[in-house]
Amino acid sequence: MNSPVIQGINLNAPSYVKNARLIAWVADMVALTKPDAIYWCDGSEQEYQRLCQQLVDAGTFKRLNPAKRPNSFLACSDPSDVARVEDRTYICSELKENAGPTNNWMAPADMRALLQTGKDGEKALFDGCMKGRTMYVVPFSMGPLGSHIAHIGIELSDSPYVAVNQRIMTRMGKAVYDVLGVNGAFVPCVHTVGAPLHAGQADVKWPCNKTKYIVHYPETREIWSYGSGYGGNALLGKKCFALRIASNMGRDQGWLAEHMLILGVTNPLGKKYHVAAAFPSACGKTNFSMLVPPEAGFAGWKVTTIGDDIAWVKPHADGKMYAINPEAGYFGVAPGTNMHTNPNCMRSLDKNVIFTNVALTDDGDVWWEGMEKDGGGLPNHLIDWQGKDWTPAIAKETGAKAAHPNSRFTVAATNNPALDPEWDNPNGVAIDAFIFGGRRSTTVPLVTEARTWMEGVYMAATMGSETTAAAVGQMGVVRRDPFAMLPFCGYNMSDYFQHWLDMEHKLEETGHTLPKIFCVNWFRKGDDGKFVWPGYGDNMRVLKWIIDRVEGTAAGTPTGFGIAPAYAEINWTGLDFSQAQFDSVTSLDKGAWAQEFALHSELFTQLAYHLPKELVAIKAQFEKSLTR
Ligand code: SAT
Ligand code: MN
Repeated sequence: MNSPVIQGINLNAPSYVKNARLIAWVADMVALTKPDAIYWCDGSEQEYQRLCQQLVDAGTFKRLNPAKRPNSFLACSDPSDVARVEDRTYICSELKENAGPTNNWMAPADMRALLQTGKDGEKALFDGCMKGRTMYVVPFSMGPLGSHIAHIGIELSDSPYVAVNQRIMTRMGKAVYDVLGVNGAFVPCVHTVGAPLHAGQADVKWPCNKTKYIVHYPETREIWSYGSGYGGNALLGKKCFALRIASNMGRDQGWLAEHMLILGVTNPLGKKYHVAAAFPSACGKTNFSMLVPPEAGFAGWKVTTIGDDIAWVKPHADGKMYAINPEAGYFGVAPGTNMHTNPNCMRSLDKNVIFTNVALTDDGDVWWEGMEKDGGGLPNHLIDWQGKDWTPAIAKETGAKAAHPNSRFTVAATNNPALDPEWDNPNGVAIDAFIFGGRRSTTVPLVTEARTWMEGVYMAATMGSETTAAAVGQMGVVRRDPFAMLPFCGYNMSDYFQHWLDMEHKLEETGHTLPKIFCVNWFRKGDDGKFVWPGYGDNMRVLKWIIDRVEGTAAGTPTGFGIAPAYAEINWTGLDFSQAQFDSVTSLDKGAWAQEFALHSELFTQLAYHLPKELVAIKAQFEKSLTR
């Protein structure tokens, strides 16, 4: 392959890069962003070690004590760059209606002027944005390499933090180019921290820019991200590609890209089921996907992880829907994770981890809120995520958190002791049930099963959840979060509902069986303000009832909001949970539901354009049975 010289930089594409469109695009991006150098990532272990050491030398990474946490690092971000920025995230479809009322929109031509071409004498944001930095070319596959469900992306980034995180989070490296070949398609992803370095200027530990743009062009399947180095804003394979762009691909091609974990559950007879479950960010998807069943009453039951955040689901010729996890690692929330809430996760974090925004212990290990419950109590002293001294006394006085509430670990799926043997199967796993769950302290019952696909779509579409630290903004306010996809659906939400509804007819016509749909809520609170349901491993009790419904061995009871378990249908062995407690997490309160339907109406008013009529009809039915 030829290696043109652009503004003094030799592209130097390795000989195994044979895709002409890719090489031309990289050349264009070099011309636009003007990096000092270009580096083609091969995904090797040596490269990972080299880049991590480079990040240590630059002060971005701190190497943790190898005796405590081998081959692991801590990065602390700029305090302004700690979560997804939903108000800076754009879906730039040609028509505003196609982005819909729940997405920020700008006309593609205007956005391109702002980012790429400049206008009225204003310099474009990407023009020269990589000056003084190296452009990393990061090839990645979302999904097992070569899987018919997988897709390829190439991220150009001036952040080595992104390159090393992408190596854990995706199948990243040389082999991607073999799959891509000469003419293969890829999603181009351009990322910059937006902090060009001028000659002689010293770099900061976490470069970023106050101005941020996370931009998607759904028609041309492109991603442009400016100004943030953090998580979903910067690791473009994740929410940007695997959800916002992939949801567009799925709509056009007849499949689903969902904000769902995927787990396998095996009963004592060895029969295995697969469940995909949607919850908003920071509502326990990672915990649920790594669940350890209670010892008492669940001998022989086993839960295994296929994915913890994203599922791509496609109908298959055998009549079932198959799901893959497009990712290869977990970017999970650290605080609250401990040996009680998620022992498999704690074991996954023993080695080879990148931590972001947790606290540093005096012996060079990491700490976060929730770890005190593992027997050690509170540490006497820490360096908090902002580099300040932390002591229990300071915490008590100021309320300062040692770890940021949205602090994260990046770890390979292969570190997980509960990893499902099929997790990397290019054909995916056959899904038996979909679960949808929000974080609701009132109103929504512990578990209920939709009687029809359409009812299930209604339940998912009207889901509400209290906001978490995963996105910048106020925490704890209930907002509608349809399908847990509010920040991630890359097109008009009502068209997305229609796509889900259409699945039923399309699949039935082709002789497919549809998975059952369930709605859960682990988060109901009592009058004392405390969670009533124990959650975590005890969620197995609900999961087992769901499996019993799939098998047809639990009768269930019809309620105004789907089919619910009778108290006696849940396996209570080893848990002291009274009928009264059960009633308090399953009760359907007429007054609360009247208010809830008012919020559903508000949502439907907002989404009126293209809102499927079937959903309005289902609402009337539910309203009748729940409020009269
Ligand atoms: O920041 S991420 O989008 O990667 C994590 C999340 O919000 O779920
Ligand atoms: Mn998520």
